[in-house]
Amino acid sequence: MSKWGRITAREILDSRGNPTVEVEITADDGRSVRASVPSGASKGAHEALELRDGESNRFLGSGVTKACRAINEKIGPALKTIDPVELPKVDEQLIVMDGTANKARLGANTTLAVSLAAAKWGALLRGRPVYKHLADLYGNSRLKIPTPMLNFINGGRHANNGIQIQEFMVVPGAKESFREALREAVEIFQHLKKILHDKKDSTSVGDEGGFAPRELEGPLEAMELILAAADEAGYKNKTKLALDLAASEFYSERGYLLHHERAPLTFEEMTIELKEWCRRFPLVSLEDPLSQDDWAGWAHLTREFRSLTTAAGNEAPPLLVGDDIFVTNPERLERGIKSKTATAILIKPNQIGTVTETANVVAMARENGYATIASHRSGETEDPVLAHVAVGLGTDGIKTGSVSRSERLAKYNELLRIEEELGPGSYAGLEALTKIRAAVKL
Ligand code: 2PG
Ligand code: MG
Repeated sequence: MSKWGRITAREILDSRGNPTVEVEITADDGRSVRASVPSGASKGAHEALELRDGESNRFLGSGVTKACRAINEKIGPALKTIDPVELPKVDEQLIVMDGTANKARLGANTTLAVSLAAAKWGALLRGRPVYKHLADLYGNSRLKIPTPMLNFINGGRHANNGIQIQEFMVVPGAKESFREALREAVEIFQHLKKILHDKKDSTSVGDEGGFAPRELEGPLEAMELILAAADEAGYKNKTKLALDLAASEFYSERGYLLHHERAPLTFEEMTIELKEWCRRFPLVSLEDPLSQDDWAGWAHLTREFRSLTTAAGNEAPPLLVGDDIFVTNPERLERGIKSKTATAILIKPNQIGTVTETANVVAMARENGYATIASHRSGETEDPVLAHVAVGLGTDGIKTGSVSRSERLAKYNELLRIEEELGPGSYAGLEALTKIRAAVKL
């Protein structure tokens, strides 16, 4: 008898009100699981593709009825002979049915929704939490809560406030537990809100729940305000910062338009400017400091950061995190390893399309000394599954937005629950990230 229940896909809505795919598996005895997939705004050009309905006026062409139909009519029936506990086999079937290098036929939104639902169903059949099921499947013996990076000021494609840099993140310094790290972040967030309010700037939030102020002079002021909030909250010199520049979004043939009022910068000039920022601010991580196909620039920047003397209290250069350049893709990561590009990789399951392929990229990164950071997308759902993927695959960090908007908190709250299960001492913390930064061979 098949161990699967009924597999049903439906169209639901993400945090931006765009349609997305949800898969539900239900047994006759009423047991059921549900999983849904997120969607990005600043998508890398080399990401796996999403299947959207296109043509029709329905949802301005962004409907996912074709994806749901593919699951209900083709994928569901094709999985019935595979043991759902064996997720790598389920994913293999999805990869074969798609048959393309970038999920162009079925769509990564289609395959990932099924893969995540199968992960949850397999865990349920084994009577284990999803993160433990994944840890068993992919050989992760180190169950730790990753260090969070929380996006407190939104710019770029996530807010229409004219700030070029997409994410200004806080990395809590608390060591004892994830719960304390999250408290630190929340207290800073509330102080930041008051600072913006007192400046008569906007306290509205952007797509990832960080503030989207309109009156900032530039990126330096954004970092200064976050540090002022950390000081006022009582975390002076403890809290660190991280950035996602999402530089592909302000790159053109003319160069990097980092500042509206100045001429575009070359990659050498970007490197000089970012090194200067790292001397002034306690930055522990720079994501996408350069554009997705600027391999020469990335190699230069990675090399230049080797000799960086950083801001006080920063004992190693920041992690250089590849998102759009790697797109959670083994071939692109391999090119990065060979060309000594970046020192960390952002891990977004929907950039590649199945849990198993995601796990393989995490393993490859780890084997080659790269730090790994699990990531949400700017269009999210209330599914907390990213917390399980991060713990289950053993990523070093996690970024899943700010501490407002429930689709972001769904993941942080799930990490609180997982930490309770794992018990004291299970929080990796900033120190672990610092150690990786020190160990990463540039
Ligand atoms: C990023 C992500 C998530 P998006 O660039 O890292 O923060 O944004 O989902 O819009 O690609
Ligand atoms: Mg990014």
